[in-house]
Amino acid sequence: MRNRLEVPPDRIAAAARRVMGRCDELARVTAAPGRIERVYLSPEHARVNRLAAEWMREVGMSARQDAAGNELGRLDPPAGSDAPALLLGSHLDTVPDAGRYDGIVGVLMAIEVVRMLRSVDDHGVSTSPLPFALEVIAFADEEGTRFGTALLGSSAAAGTWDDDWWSLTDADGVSLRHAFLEFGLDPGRVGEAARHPEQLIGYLEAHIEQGPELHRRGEALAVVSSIASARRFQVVVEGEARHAGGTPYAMRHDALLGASEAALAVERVCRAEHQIIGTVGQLQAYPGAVNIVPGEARFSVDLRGEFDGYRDHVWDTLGRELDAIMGRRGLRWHAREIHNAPAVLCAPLMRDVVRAGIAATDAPGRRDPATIFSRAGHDAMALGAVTDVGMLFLRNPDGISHHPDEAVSAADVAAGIQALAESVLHLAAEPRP
Ligand code: HGY
Ligand code: MN
Ligand code: MN
Repeated sequence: MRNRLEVPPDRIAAAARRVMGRCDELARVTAAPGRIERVYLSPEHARVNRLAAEWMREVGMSARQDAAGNELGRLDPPAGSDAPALLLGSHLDTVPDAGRYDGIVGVLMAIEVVRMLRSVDDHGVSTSPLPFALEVIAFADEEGTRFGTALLGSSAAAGTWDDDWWSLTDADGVSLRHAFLEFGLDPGRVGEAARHPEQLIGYLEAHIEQGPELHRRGEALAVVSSIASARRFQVVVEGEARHAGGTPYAMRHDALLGASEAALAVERVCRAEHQIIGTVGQLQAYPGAVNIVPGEARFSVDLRGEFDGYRDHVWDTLGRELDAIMGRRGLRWHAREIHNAPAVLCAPLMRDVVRAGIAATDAPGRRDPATIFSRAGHDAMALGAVTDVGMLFLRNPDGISHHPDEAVSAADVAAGIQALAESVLHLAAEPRP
């Protein structure tokens, strides 16, 4: 078995061009013409799964949609179809008005790695030349855009699906259960998507950094050390709707002003804490008329940190701040947690093989690759419950992401494909228990 990638640079460059072209093709599969939006269990989800399956089969993999709507390609080794697998992949769903590389580029790079590593016999049949199967998984709902709770597809694959999620509803009041049925999935069989530790060698994900560190360092690739612990809340502030003209300030209990002070408190408390970053991404006033003092306001809180304890301490501090703000204004508030993901460490062996993979390229910074803590969440967080996980970061200029200007260069994608393939070969060279 070879332990170095023997693929000429022009083929790697061609693979990168194919990835960039397919990112553009997938960007055209959207629910909102003029911007990119693709959510769980939507017609767009079904269409990109079909495209991913086509591209998986193109490199000799079998392809199937699992019981949670993830698209899964597999290439068996000569040892046969019950060999454990190394999972490569990322997600194909997006946030509203998204960029075209977040998640997407990782799925397409994984398919190119399989194309480079596979063995093809005289009959054109592809197999994995490694001591394990290669699988590519396109997760169906990393962002949580439709139902608010993230990592649904990868949680199903990790066997950590929570049946409380069935009653989650989208903006139109459609429940997750109903959306499953409409998509052609059986809620009662979601457990069949679960992978088991003995079936897996590990999970490796390539992803854009979604931050400015690699751009600042002038480097193309980085090893990920750990992935942010995250908590998300929906907060409701209750006041009293009143006439906008006839109600003096002394008589007002304006829920929107309470929520606005709370949003500023999130920034103030998190800036003071340094370790934690907090964002209010959604804020609505009800009943939402120009001439009514808002009687109710709802806003989201997204907290991230390297350590769960810091994150939880900041949430406790924010609770006291919100008590004081709402008390002063004669308002009431309550919060519902909609997402909680503990910090996940990337496995030491996976960090080592990713570092070795980067060093095998001629990318800038390869001799001493950066090791970065990911403030963005990823499917690898969910997979960490069932197998060793590792991540490879690609530079995305300016770090802008969750925005149409999100970018990555073909040269960095080529270096990333090479590094990911080399990482797989280094993992294959590791003695197996
Ligand atoms: O929100 C995140 O961190 C990820 O992009 N879903
Ligand atoms: Mn994202
Ligand atoms: Mn992502």
